Amino acid sequence: MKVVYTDAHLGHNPQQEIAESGSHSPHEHTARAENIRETLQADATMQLLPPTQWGVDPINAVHNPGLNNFLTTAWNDYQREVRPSREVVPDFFYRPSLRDEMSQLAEPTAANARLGWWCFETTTPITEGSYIAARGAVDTALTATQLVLGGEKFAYGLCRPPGHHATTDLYGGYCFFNNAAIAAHHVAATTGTRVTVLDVDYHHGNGTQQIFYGRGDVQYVSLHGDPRRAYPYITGFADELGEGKGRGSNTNIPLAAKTDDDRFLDALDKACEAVQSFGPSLLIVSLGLDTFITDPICDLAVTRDGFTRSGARVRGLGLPTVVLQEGGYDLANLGLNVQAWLHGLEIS
Ligand code: SP5
Ligand code: ZN
Repeated sequence: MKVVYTDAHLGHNPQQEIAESGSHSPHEHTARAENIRETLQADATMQLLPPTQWGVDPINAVHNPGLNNFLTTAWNDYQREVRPSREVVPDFFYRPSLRDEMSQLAEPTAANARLGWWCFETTTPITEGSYIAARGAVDTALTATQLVLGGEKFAYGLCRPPGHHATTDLYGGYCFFNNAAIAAHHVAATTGTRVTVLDVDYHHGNGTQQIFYGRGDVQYVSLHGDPRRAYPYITGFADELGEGKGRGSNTNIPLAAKTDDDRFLDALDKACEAVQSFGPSLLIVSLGLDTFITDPICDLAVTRDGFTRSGARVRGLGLPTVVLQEGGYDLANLGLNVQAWLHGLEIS
């Protein structure tokens, strides 16, 4: 299988994560992607190649162009205007109800205010090279997608930073641009055919859901920890089915704590049935390995064998498939888990 990778991700190099009323070393760090790369590089069935450059148009086709404009200069603006700092995190969040009964506000001009305008939480610091890294992740997703559009049955994009929490207007959840949504829109727009994003990350892909919620040409199907207990808390409920033209093209399957391989595969069966009835021409998998039994921030109980079985189940759909990296935080097992999932897809 072709594996798209770029070392541009190394530019996104946070040293802290502000969460749970404190600060700790980040769960989302450079060694994650390096561990995956090293594992796949040592696998004779995998061929690494670099992404080509796609520019900003595919990003601005999915996101508010203001998000890209902001991220282009955010780190520099903050250094100059607020204070020199290694990484940049908002301390004020724009919430529309602050201006209830008042006119709609235009984007603020102060660097600190703009941070809270474009971001929804505190765990996604901007470092000096974060923008270059985020652009590299988008290029990686689009290059993997192009390989599959060009006739490869499968391709894997080693995207870092991940993408599925980024909405039209907002970054957060370790994500800047929504790599999978940008790839899915690219396929829908250039081929005029239906596309599905199947999201198996532990966390609900609130961004991907929001981006396609009103659209009938891109389906979103997700398995994830029940948002009553799991991040991102405010989306991922089973009654979220899409709106307008998108009615029926959104499927959420929330999972109980400690869900094991057999129960996860049962849920994946249901997800695959939804994919089959939608009838896409191409599948994009948002692959998170944070459903793993020893993931440090999640509470499911999927094993490495469960990942191989998951890949094999997706293979059973018989669709051209682009696999894009999202989460997964047990560093000692991350590369091996990605490899197991991809072997399930390609070899089983
Ligand atoms: C791409 C992706 O997987 N993003 C996940 C972002 C999750 N960030 C917040 C996690 C909150 C975790 N709380 C953990 C409690 C463990 N004791
Ligand atoms: Zn996740």
